[in-house]
Amino acid sequence: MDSGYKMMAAFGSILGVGALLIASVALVKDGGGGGSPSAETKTVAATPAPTTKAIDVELGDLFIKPKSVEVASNTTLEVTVKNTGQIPHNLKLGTTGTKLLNPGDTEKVKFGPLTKDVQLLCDVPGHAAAGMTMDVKVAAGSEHSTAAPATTVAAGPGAKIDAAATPGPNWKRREPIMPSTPSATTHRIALEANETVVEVAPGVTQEMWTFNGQAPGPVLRGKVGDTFEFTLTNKGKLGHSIDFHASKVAWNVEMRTLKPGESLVYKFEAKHSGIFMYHCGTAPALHHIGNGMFGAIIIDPPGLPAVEKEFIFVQSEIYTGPLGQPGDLTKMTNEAWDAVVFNGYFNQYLHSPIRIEPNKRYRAWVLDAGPSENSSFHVVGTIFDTMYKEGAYSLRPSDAKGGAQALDLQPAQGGFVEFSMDAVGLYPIVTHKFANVGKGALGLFQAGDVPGTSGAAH
Ligand SMILES: [Cu+2]
Repeated sequence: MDSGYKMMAAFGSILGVGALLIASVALVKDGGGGGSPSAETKTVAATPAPTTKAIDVELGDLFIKPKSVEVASNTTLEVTVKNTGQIPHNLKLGTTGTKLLNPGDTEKVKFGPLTKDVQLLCDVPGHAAAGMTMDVKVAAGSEHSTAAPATTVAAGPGAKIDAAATPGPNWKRREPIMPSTPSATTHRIALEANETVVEVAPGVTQEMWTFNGQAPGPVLRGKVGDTFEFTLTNKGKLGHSIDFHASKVAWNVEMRTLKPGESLVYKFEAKHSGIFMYHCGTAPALHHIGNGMFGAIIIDPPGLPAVEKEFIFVQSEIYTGPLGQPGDLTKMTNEAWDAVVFNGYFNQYLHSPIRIEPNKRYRAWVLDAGPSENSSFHVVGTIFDTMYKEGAYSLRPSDAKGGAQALDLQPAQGGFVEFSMDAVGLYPIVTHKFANVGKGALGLFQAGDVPGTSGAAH
């Protein structure tokens, strides 16, 4: 399992990869994000008589009305909370507050007596950061604070990824081998949206938001003219949805958000070829995509030649929350990723190199799922003689002997490259945006039997 690591160390002297890896490890360890500002406590000159104030509060889809309220010191706030949105919400002050309210539900709840400014919020992951907060300002009888309102949105610095750690004995890589194209012309596929705790790096678990329990979601494949009929069921506790970039359908119909327990049928004819992204588009979409709800669907270009084997690499970022918790939306908003990974796991194919053979032709499909970082897909030691991106070939073998070195993709773009290896050996898989190589975007092809490696998985 660490054979790849040893070999990379050897290669590092040639490539500088090792040094970069180490430098980036230091970055990952030091740059893990700051905690939230601590709550400002205020001194109250004299405590006024206790009083109560009754208000109505509306929980909408990613807003709270009113946005703020002012009360006298020592007030107990009696709140009638109604969820007028389409997905579940709550209203909380720490652990106090309403239960998770389904759309249309109402609950009465008390906060206080309050003697200092506080912030109420919906603690469904992502909702407070998206705007579901409400400031309660305590006015008379107290000094006014100049500090920003305390926030409980940021989940803290998040789980740290140790780039030198290796996976445990039960770890299994996600197979990068592309399924072949089904001959059927109608594809009826069940998809489940859920929240699932998965490992994203050695020892680092996160509650990813998933299609069929995996992030990225399953790889799907068909041909131009095929009909896809997806039944999406929301088995999670949050609202979720799906948006296939391979389809031409109405956003407000097929891509609508499903409440927990709901299902929809999303049917389309594949009219264009390419490798397309699919993803959850429920607000905040940055959080749902940044937390794993994406995948690739491939519609073969007509006449796609046969190759020895096809691979799929979906590149994405990881923005860690605390262990076992969802990713940190604040980091996502700031594009401050902890890792960039292929197929959902830090240095996945460094831990388990991909076995190929010299002098055979391979195709690697690549999708940049983002949500925010680009990809410059490169395989060290080979040259691509075929490149296809966003529905068109930019290079095919010809007498001109053109070669390509990197497939450049922005978020939600995809393509493929074809290549062969001329010699037995190891060939690193990277995004040539090299800052990300030390942050998890590193793998290996192993061509043939390489002395010193303990047999890469086929
Ligand atoms: Cu979602």
